[in-house]
Amino acid sequence: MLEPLVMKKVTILGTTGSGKTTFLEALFGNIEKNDVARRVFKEVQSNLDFTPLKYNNFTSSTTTISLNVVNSVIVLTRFNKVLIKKFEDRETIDFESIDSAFQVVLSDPAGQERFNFMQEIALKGSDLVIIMADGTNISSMEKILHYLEMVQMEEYRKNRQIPVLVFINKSDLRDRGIYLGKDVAERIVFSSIIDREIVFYETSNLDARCYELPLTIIFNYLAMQAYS
Ligand SMILES: Nc1nc2c(ncn2[C@@H]2O[C@H](COP(=O)(O)OP(=O)(O)O)[C@@H](O)[C@H]2O)c(=O)[nH]1
Ligand SMILES: [Mg+2]
Repeated sequence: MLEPLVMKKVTILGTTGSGKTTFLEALFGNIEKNDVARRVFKEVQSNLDFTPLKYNNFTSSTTTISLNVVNSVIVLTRFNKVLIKKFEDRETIDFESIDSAFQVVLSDPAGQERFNFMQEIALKGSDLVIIMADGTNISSMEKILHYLEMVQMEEYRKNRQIPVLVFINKSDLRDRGIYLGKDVAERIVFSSIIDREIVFYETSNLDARCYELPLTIIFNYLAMQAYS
């Protein structure tokens, strides 16, 4: 009865190695990975092609482009609680007993500098942006500013606000003394000219429960939007 469901686009931005893909896997299990490598033929240097890695086992690839997509998630809310279901399991959802339901598409574009264009493309039309930083790496945290600027550009383009969550990841490494924490990230961001409310969360993919609070808040917000 609720089909077709309202669709929300979520994009995850962050430097390589910050834990974006691990985050998606921690939350949603196996995800569709699209890794593409550029193949250089030794014999004919000019002959290049891009081949999906999953169809090919060659080892001499030079460049890898990656875009992971989770496109089969249904987010349900009931009394402000959030439930995440796989799209395949939608028959088991009792739509009478829930307050709202929408489908979510998540994109996780490659974070390497030379693939910035992929992040720009993925960001377009997003309803929510998750910025993930490696909390043990200062340059990964400095990059948060860059992503916030990208979001701001998209907001101007679409003339609407895009909610942003910032995850300072790998908090499990605090014991080892190498986790810098959200204070450092806050200092970087709030000393800049970025003018928006941002909540930072300290997260670890070793314990997916840390995402419960931020996702409950943000998905309830998206649900509210979808039904207003
Ligand atoms: N200690 C720790 N390692 C993590 C965490 N999240 C990811 N990693 C590790 O960091 C590396 C990069 O993670 P990945 O998800 O591939 O990063 P991506 O490039 O942002 O997709 C991998 O070796 C992960 O196992 C975390 O929360 N804690
Ligand atoms: Mg990745």
